[in-house]
Amino acid sequence: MRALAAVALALMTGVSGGSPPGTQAIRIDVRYSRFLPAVVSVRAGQTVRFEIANLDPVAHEFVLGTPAEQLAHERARAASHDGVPGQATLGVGESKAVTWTFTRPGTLVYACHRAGHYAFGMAGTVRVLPGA
Ligand SMILES: [Cu+2]
Repeated sequence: MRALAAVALALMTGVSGGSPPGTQAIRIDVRYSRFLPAVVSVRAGQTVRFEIANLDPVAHEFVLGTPAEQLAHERARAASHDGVPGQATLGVGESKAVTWTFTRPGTLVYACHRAGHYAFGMAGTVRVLPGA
């Protein structure tokens, strides 16, 4: 697993350089069916590139949305989230980037909806603070 993490880190370092100016990069590791960090803070108006690395031996998802949208995802699980804005499916050892522009202050959630994962607590919080 240590070697896998090193490879994922190298991959992420390689892609980080391509972000457009003004984009804030936030690295999120997935380990033991948890998001690390589990809380991030951004500013309204900010474009964020979430660089997500799945370090677990099972597939996971990164699905950004309101708490109500997360419940809807729980009721109707999608087989894949790739190609959907704000979402990604991460296979074993995969790293992917999700770019999102936060338009207004509030609280959003990133979560995984593989069976049982959300109930286990596989979710994180985005605190969107008022813009500068
Ligand atoms: Cu998961």
